[in-house]
Amino acid sequence: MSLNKYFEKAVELIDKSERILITTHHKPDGDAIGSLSAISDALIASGRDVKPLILSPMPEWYRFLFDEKVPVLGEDVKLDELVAGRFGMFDLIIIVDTNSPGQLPDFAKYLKQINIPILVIDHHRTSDGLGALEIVESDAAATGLVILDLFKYTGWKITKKIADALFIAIATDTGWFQFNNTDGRVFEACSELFCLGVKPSDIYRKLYETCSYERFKLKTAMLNTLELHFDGRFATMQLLKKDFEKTGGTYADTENLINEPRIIKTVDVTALFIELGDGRIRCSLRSKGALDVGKIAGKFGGGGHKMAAGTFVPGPMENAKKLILNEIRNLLD
Ligand SMILES: [Mn+2]
Repeated sequence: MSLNKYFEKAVELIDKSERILITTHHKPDGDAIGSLSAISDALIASGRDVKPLILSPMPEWYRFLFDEKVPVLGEDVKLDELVAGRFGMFDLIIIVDTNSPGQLPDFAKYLKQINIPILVIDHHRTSDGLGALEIVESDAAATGLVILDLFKYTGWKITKKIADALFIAIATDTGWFQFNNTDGRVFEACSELFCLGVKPSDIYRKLYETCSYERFKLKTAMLNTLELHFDGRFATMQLLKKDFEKTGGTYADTENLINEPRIIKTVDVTALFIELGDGRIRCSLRSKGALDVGKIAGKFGGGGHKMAAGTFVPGPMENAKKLILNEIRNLLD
């Protein structure tokens, strides 16, 4: 089936629907949030009753893409409320930037209990056949690109805000045009969005240069704990309860901080250990690809994939670090 045929069927589905729930994967990134925002705006403009819902909180720097706070499943809406129809009765569900129930924790439980058509718009290779209709272009660098093509097919108006959202989707999923998924289509799309009024420098400032002083102090505290192990291949950092108290930073402020040591040439894997308010130790792991950190997290009951994973580890801090160091040593041997 050609892409236009898929778009035609998507439009048929949307035309039949009045009340639409739109969601994306948990821990939503720029592509997920930008795609969610763009498609929500277009369907709201068409007069439909549209409810975006996210499965875990979104980083605060993306919030300007929404006029109202997007409810979070498990916080603002409980699973049983969703199942009972108290969040709304829907005739269509649109899922963007994933086609895998594993990425939709509690929402997947809701999907099992209902019988509503699902439209998936995605670019990931993992495809679990979630939707009645799946528009999945695995060679697209971002879901935002697929959605831009849907806008062009349908003639839906691309407002400045929608252009901003799609630009964010594409820029973030290509690492601001640094990753090797950056291709001609990416630059063409961004050129079109630029002509619609997107100012990349403004977007960059909104996304990356609005750090609070508290978050910056938290980052400094974290960097001061940096240790390198195994000939510099493994970097560890930690944040204790007292670091949060001292700096005024919050757990949400730790978003992306783990990536800092990646720029060190020798580093293959990075671990960030965080002592939570209840005393538990949360360990996040990032790999540049040589080691599978998903396997390590899995041993402690956590989850993730090869490049990014997370888990709770028995404390106290020194014990947690020792346990993870042992796992890394085993993998390296
Ligand atoms: Mn994506």
